[in-house]
Amino acid sequence: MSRLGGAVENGLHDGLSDMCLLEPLEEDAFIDNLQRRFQGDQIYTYIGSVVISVNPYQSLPLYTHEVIFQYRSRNIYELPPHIYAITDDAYRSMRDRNLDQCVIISGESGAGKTEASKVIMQFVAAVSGKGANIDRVKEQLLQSNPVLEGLYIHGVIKNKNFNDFLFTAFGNAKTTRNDNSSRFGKYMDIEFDYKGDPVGGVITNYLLEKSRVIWQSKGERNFHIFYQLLSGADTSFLKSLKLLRNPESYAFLRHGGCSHIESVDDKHNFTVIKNAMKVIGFKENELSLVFQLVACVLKLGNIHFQHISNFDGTDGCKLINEEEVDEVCDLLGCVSSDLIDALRHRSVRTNTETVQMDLSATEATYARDALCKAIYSRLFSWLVARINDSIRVKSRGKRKSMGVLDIYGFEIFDTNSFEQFIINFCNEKLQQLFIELTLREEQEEYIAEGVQWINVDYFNNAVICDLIEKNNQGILAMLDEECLRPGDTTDQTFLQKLNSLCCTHQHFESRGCRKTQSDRTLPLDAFRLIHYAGAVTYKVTGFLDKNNDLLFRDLSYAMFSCSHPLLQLIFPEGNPQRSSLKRPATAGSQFKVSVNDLMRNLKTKCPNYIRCIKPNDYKRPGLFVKEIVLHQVRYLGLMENVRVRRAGYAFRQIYEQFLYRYKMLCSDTWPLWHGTAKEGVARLFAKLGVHDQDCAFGVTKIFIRNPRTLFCMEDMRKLKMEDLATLLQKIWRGWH
Ligand code: AD9
Ligand code: MG
Repeated sequence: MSRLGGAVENGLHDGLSDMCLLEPLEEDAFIDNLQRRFQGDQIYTYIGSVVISVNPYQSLPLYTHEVIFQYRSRNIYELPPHIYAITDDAYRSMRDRNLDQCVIISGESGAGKTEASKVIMQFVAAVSGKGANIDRVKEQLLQSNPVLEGLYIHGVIKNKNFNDFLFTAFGNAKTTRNDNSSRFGKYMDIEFDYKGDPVGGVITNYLLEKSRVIWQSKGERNFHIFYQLLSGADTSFLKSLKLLRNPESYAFLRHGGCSHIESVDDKHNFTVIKNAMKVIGFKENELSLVFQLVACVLKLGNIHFQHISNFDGTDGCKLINEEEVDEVCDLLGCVSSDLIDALRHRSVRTNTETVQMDLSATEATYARDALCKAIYSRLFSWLVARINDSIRVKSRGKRKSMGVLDIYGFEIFDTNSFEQFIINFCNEKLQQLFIELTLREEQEEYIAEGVQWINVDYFNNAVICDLIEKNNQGILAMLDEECLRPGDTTDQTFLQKLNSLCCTHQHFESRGCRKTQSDRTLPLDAFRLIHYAGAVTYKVTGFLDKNNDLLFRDLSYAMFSCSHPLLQLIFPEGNPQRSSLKRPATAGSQFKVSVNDLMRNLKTKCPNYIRCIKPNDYKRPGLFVKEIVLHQVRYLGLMENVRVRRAGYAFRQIYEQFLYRYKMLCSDTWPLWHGTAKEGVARLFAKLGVHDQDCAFGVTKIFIRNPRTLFCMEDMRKLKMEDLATLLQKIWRGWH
């Protein structure tokens, strides 16, 4: 692996293009280098083969057809860093060497992950084969984007103005950080035949932020699809869904106070989304079924309950707007009294009988919200499954694959809750994978090259992963225990449990532990984890509830008994025939299982990494705020990345290429060397006085420990080139 061409040729002036060559390796220098490059419109920088991408918030001429073809089939370090370079490298390794690949994209909200994933897809679509069948597959793969994420892939290439994107869809929403924020994690495996042509794919989704369905913060919106449907559907369709055109008519769309986004054409995007769904293979009646459920969520949100006192003094509630429920039931194909019953009561089974308990108005509202979240998130999962049905490989034969993971990066907010805990756990696992795979790759290369392995100092975060996920003892297991334990369990009893079991762990802190000075500054309802990327304080409020993620059984029954075919599919547990007392897995343990599946899958592939960084909080082009970048550099663990990457030797290159570049520095090797390239490099190093401990001679490559050695040689080379140029000029003048 050469890190030279890009790193040196393309400019020490514009900043180093590979952070592995940074000397000394310090945070300030790291940030300065990023800034220098950013200001020269060089948004990409390497850490070895990891790409750091700084969001330019403007359209740069980096994604044209010419650029794609420039990067096609070129060595990764020949040209300035680019996502195309690693994608090309990955694609060729997959096609020619049969090595399955994956690209792991991380970074905080608005940093450019989804854009990066589309740049990869665009490149693969451009460089792989052509033909009617292949084009159909490509179109289907590309069209899954607007449906799930809401961005039209061709926008990357055709649209000069990134604000003009055709926003759409089910999984994205406007947040204060990003007008088109993906509110779910996504892994897409693209599968190829032996020639390297795409034949299909499989998508896995993670953790849709379903709380958004019922509530949004100021300045944010619900999922795009709600607004698109209301403004884009023709009047008769809207009428058939019993919807009103104005989003303000719906409680679930009013919280954020911004149902319209400047520069986004919801109406037009509704047409785009419908077309995309048709290209993927949705039938007309399936579209209606999907939009009926979307409509029901909005309408259910408008149902209100009023407190009543029962005869026996207990609380109960009644529905205020029954006509809304009637309309919902028309759409879903069920009897109003059944749905109303399910919303107002809860059945509790004892050993001998089932008793119906009245819900208070607050409890009924809670049940209604849980139902809306369940309908929408299950619809989303069904959409993913349906898309998978269309894009899944139908042909037989051996296949190769390239996976793309676009998932939330490490999150740290002023208040961190269960969601951040889960996301950060996922990032710990990804870091663990990074360490494992990078070190494995390094180690394998050292062994292949016959170079002695040197132990390096880096932080192995396995200990934190264990603290969270260890069977029976990890934080997730204890949370499950508190959720399942009968009796009065609360978020506080969960915290007490953590305190009694985790206090001795060096990565756990809590006020109850009184281990360190910083313990005492913690709030009483929080614990702190020292993650690989830094410390995060989690408030336990809501942990049990979110982990339980319960939908009252009455509502599942009510949904299953509707004649709407989709509802029966997405609420299978409501089938009385199938009904069992077994409790569904908690949100935490489901996530643990899916993350571990993902890790297992990624481990079978060669990893490639893109780390995205947001340079400012205002979505403004050209503005690089050091503190904001520094925060992300820390939370992405980038310094740690360099340390792991530089494990031992910062630089290595094939002897032939290395000698070709530097042979002019030694009279014995210049202009012609008659021995082997390896001997030539040895002679060169002997002449230059490079010490044995600073380099290692592998079978095919030279390894250099300290980047300074390389810079020295590069300076000498530059001087030599200038001398040579002067000499040539003299000769030229002499002739004329
Ligand atoms: V979130 O976690 O889904 O909220 P992402 O996915 O990290 O977030 P996204 O890719 O959506 O961020 O990028 C946010 C916005 O930054 C885009 O809508 C573009 O306006 C802008 N962006 C991102 N990458 C690029 C780029 N390479 N060139 C130009 C970009 N603009
Ligand atoms: Mg995104």
